[in-house]
Amino acid sequence: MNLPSGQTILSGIQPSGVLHLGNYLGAIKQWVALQDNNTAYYCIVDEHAITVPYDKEKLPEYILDTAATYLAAGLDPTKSTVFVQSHVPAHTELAWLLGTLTPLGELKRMTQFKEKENKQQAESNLGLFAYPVLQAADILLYQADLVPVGEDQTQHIELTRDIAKRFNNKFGESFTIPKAYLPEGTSRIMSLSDPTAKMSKSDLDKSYIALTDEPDAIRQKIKSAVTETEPVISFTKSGPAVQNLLQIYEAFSQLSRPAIEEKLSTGGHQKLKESLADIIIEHLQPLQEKYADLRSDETALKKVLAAGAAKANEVASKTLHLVKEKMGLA
Ligand code: AQP
Repeated sequence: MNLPSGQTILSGIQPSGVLHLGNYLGAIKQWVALQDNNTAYYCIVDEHAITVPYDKEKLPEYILDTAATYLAAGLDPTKSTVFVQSHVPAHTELAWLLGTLTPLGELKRMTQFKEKENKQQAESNLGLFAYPVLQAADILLYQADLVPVGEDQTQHIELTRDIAKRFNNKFGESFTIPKAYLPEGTSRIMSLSDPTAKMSKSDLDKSYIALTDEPDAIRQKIKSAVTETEPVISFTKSGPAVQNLLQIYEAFSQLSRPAIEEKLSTGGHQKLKESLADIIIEHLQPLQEKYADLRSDETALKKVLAAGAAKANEVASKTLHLVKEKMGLA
């Protein structure tokens, strides 16, 4: 695959728990590939994580867990700017300004808001409703060209594009119009217990593979993954549950689809599951070793995040200044 170069890249993940295979294959894997020939900003979006009920004692731990996962997966702080969203105040300030250009009707249509609001009912709040505007600010502050994300985020990127175009039309050319950058084949990894729902860290433990899961847990979770009753193993003819397992296998193997089908077609679901567990364990092992090492040195992690915040603040405050000037606030 031809990777883009010379672009500005921004993406982030919420520190709302352990990261899973969906986060890795949908987002982080692309981030690592894109850091070499582009200007990349990767943040830990803690201000997004507080829009749903959360544990304030655990949040600082989750932030460091996420930072250690980014680095263990291959983000290199000498190539990428890695930082925490709340360390760069321009994010929330720009979100307020962009909020004045965002019609309520557009926010009410956001699928993620509707799903999370349904789950939370009484605890639903303005922050959750305004989440996509803060995400637009995250992206536009760095004049990002590309936003590597999973498919669930494309609606938010469309909204970001609309907000940026509206701002440019009203106040003059100020923002780059960003595009979503989706991975081939892994933009939507599905839950292991329900192939109609995406793999999600706020779901049941057995429905996702955490990047820090021990080999035994990985084997157990894959073994109990839902499959269709027909034993057919095919990227096109199997049902969605088996296709999901095959797509995860494909992402970790160097083989073509026909070669994978040939390798796994005899042996039914049991062989598919055993082979899948093996390949996941093999690929996560180096990441897990690096993670343990990095996570044990909080001082070093905090140093990386402080350096990242300093760089991010420099870029973000320039954009914010420009925006305020254009809006008559400077
Ligand atoms: N199942 C998935 N398949 C492909 N990509 C995925 N992403 C998340 N789940 C999948 C991508 O990971 C990035 C960060 O997501 P996030 O944690 O900030 O928010 P999320 O999409 O809400 O992820 P979760 O796991 O579902 O978190 P909770 O349960 O806390 O809401 C994004 O690029 C996303 O597309």
